[in-house]
Amino acid sequence: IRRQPELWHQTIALVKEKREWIREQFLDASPEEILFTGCGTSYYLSIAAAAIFAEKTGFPAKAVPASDLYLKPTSVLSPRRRTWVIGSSRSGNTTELVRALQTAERQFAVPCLGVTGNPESELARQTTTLLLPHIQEKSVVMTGSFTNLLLSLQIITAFIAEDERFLEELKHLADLGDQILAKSEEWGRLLGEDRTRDRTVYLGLGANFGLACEGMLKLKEMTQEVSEAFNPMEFRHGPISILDERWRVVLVSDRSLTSFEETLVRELKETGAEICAIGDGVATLGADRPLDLSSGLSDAARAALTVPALQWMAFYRTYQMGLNPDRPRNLNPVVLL
Ligand code: F1P
Repeated sequence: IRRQPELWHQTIALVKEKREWIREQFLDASPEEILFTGCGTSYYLSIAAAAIFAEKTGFPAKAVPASDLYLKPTSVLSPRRRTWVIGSSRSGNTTELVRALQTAERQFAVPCLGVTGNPESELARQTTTLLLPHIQEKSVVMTGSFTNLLLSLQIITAFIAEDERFLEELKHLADLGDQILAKSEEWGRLLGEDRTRDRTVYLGLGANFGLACEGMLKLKEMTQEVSEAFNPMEFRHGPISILDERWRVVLVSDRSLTSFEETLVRELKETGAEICAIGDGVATLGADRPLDLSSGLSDAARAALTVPALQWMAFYRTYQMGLNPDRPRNLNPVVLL
């Protein structure tokens, strides 16, 4: 978790060198729509990337689990639209992802771009691939690979949108890394070690839904505690009825939604749940435990900076419970079919 800022610098340097090549891939595909895909953590980062891509480039973009693309391709690929598929995978060997891209390329003639940390992988062998070898991890649970894969997709977005300001913001994110990671660790440790609440729901809208899902997955994998993820407004349409004093809510905040979030936090507090909020300027939302990152970055650029706090929270809780955060039960580093 702690080495992420150093890796962010490496990711930026590496992907920047590929600027022309990435633009060529995009122009060759000449897409009318972009489909981001992956499994587990790599699917969740795809959700965040798709929302940011759509917002920045104006192209329709969505994320689907690789299994949808592999097993129900016609439910996600349309013969009426030229699609470009971007598949992410730390290992590059997850069967559903490898087969999803095979299906798209071979059966539907849809061009695909893989992004992986593993140059020796199936993905790297069979697909046009952007390689990020420095993101490999010993842990089963993905942490630094999440933020680095996401960052690489954000840089690709900036290239395609020709948005130099966004690119500058992403570079600045890496510079802010150490300072924000330290702040996030303190917050994550306090929350993780406080076991007065043993159920957690993560809320995020748009790109932040992908981050909320990742927070949910980190806690679930590492601690096997009950954790959920919802869009914050959707959560009010039924799921809110689960909340009581056993629950903790972690809101991944979006600066453009402040007035909705203030109302939401008030409403959530009435349930007895403890309300936490992460983002820029969250100190004024009225949450019980805010983590104000004060990064000064836009919501689209800040995404990866939000995630270490969620990782620390799960990590410290796992220690508190006497479990090994690197080796969750029932889980392998690569899921095969
Ligand atoms: C994705 C994944 C992770 C999960 C575990 C096993 O792998 O399913 O989401 O946490 O680490 O692998 P990958 O396709 O990105 O290698």
